[in-house]
Amino acid sequence: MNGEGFIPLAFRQKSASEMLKAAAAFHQSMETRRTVRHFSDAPVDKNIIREAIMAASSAPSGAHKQPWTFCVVSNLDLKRQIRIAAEEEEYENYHGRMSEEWLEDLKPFDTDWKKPFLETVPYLIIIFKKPYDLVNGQKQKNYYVTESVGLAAGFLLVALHQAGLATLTHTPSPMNFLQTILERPKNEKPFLLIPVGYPTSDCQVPKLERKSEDQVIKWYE
Ligand code: IYR
Repeated sequence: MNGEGFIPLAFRQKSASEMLKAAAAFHQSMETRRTVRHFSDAPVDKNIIREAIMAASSAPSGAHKQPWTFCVVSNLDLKRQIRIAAEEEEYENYHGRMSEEWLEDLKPFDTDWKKPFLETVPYLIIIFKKPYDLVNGQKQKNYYVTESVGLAAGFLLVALHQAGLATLTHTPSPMNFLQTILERPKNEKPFLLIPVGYPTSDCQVPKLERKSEDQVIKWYE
């Protein structure tokens, strides 16, 4: 495959034992990742956030369109505005918009409409997805946008975890208010709101079981 648009792949072959060790170590690290809802206000080095986002932005995307924008909010007034708007929506969700079944399913997580962490955390990362790009006022189509942005979001959670930070994947619904507060262009739609910081020293998380290997893997040999 020769051609001007190609370069050699940077790939280092690892030994089988090195590969297994790396895979197992990564698995162990990921087993310790938890969704956190109790954050301290301790500051976080902006460069860690920058590195993690650029790692996220290396995710594969449809036709390599990279249809995402990561808004990083540390400004107190903006965090407050986001908290107020999110709590208004969540109040409605918890008082009628969510079904009884849904509320029952959420009981183990001890959540409610109040979201104080939106102000406490040093950083809120809001990922926007771009169904199309706007280039000189012209619409240019993006592809597999939800899949692409979902992958980037996953990369981001992993990168932040590896860096030693805690995250919450928060989806206040609807979340159009983020587009307004952050003054994003009309081709950007809010995808995920991720508070990032350190957990409080007494942070507790729900006692959850993860599905077993048998439940999640089907081998076809
Ligand atoms: N968005 C609400 C409700 C909520 C919904 C699901 I599904 C969760 O896994 C957790 C919460 C909230 O953030 O409280």
